[in-house]
Amino acid sequence: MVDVSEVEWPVKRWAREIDDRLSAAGDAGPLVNIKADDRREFDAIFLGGGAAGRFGAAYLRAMGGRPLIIDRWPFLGGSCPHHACVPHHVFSDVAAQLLLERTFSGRLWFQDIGGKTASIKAVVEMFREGRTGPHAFMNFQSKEQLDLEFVLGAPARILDAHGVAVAGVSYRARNLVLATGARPKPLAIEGRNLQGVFDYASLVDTLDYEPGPTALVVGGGKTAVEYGCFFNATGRRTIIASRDRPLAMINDGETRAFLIRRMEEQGMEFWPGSELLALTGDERGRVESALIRGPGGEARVESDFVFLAPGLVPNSEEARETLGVAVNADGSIQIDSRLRTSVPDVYAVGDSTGAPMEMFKARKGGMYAARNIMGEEAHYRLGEYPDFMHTHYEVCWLGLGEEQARERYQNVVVLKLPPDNPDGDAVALPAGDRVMLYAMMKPELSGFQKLVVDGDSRRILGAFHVGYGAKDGFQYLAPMVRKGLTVDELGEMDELFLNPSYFIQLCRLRAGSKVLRGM
Ligand code: FAD
Ligand code: COM
Repeated sequence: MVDVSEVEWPVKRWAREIDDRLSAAGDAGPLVNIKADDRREFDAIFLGGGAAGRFGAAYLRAMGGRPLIIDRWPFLGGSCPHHACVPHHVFSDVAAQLLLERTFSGRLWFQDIGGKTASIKAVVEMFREGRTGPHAFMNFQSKEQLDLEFVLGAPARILDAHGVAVAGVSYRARNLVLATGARPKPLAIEGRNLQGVFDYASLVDTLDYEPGPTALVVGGGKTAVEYGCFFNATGRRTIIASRDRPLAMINDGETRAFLIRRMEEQGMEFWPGSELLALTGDERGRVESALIRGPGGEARVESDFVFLAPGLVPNSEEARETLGVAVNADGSIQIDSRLRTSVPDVYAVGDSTGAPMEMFKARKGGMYAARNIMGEEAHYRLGEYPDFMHTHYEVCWLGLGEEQARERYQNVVVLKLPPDNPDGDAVALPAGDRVMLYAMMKPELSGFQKLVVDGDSRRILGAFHVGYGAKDGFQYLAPMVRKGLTVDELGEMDELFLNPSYFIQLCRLRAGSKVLRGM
């Protein structure tokens, strides 16, 4: 056990400690930050110090309570900085950058990279070497700025609804908050454990060779497409083999089609309706081929690099077995709107409670659990939320897609860019941040955006944006749309031209007319 309660480590010192612990084979014992002079009982133990546990604990502490976070990793922040959002954003940045470089290869000041392959290994290693920076900051911020107490670096065992044991020591609290996250869904297929078969976690933890010319991605959700675009952008043949239609989560057909077209132009191959049957390895134990059954029969793909992204499973087994908390068929912990499980005094937050598994839900869930534990009656109702993912672009969406809107409303009006040009030629719109070179020289790559409007009430029903930099705007647009934002109100806003979103402009161009027309 290392007692850190009396020390004030700067970020670099934390980084060294975390690095040592992540690379050490031995058991260094937990890092314990508990104030010996505080005699109050803990209001809650947050089992798991990821986004859900950390934000829950911080909110509870801010309200004057006493939380204790327990996590098996030697850092706070959980999956996000270690092998989820942060590497995903690194890889998506690389994909966007390489799209630019491939498009302008040999022109302007761009080097000729025709036929060249970028190293996946080098990008993964860069991330792996840098990731303790964010980890260290999480520990520093949590301890020195948020005044949080924690026990890190050792797995915990649930004792009962009020107790958890770590490295032989038991900790007790008025409440237990399960913030145990989720893990990659295992695929029960022959060859799953061959070298060269990765999921999002093992990729960043273990990749130690340069993948060959073909990347096979299994899955059609966000992670499959995001990582697939990165592999493709490095110059590899990339196959996305999925059971279902890829990008099904984007609820507007035209937006989906735009994205698929752009990815196919980059050489990506989509194999919907496919099932991975088996993986075979070479004499070194590394994967060398995959057998896939698709609509046209069976096909063998030669590849030494397979990325599995069939989804996630909530970490709920221990809570179910030890406490008897009720879980859903997919293993997610059942909660009510106050984040309470079926067991008194036990709450659950974040990915352990199932879809959507997103940061906002994890952090807000933590915050609402804290409010309830501290005596408020606070209901977290998920409702409609803005969403995003990456391809080679950043894609944002909210509300109803055009097809859904037409099913529910008589008079749906669409405002979009680029316009439907009669001769089919690409138009260099929407222009905006980080697509200006495309707009000038390769207009079809400058993005896509669309507002779906109820022409009668003039209310915005849905919004879709493909480009870069609109994500921030969508966070604020979403609650306004929920409250009934109209075309006229959007047209009243002051745009920062040339911004990534033309919605304000498009609305203003139409707002003067009593009868709304599309464009
Ligand atoms: P976690 O962060 O997983 O925390 C759970 C913690 O519990 C872990 O630290 C674990 O060590 C600990 N734990 C579990 N069991 C025990 C035990 N017995 N003892 C001790 N400790 C234990 N969301 C976004 O909003 N934006 C994104 O761009 C985004 N990108 C993503 C990319 C990928 C590849 C993936 C997989 C997910 C992504 N997400 C993204 C989702 C986001 O990462 C999760 O929703 C979020 O991290 C969940 O936080 P959590 O606290 O619920 O779980
Ligand atoms: C962000 C982790 S990477 S947390 O949500 O701030 O804990």
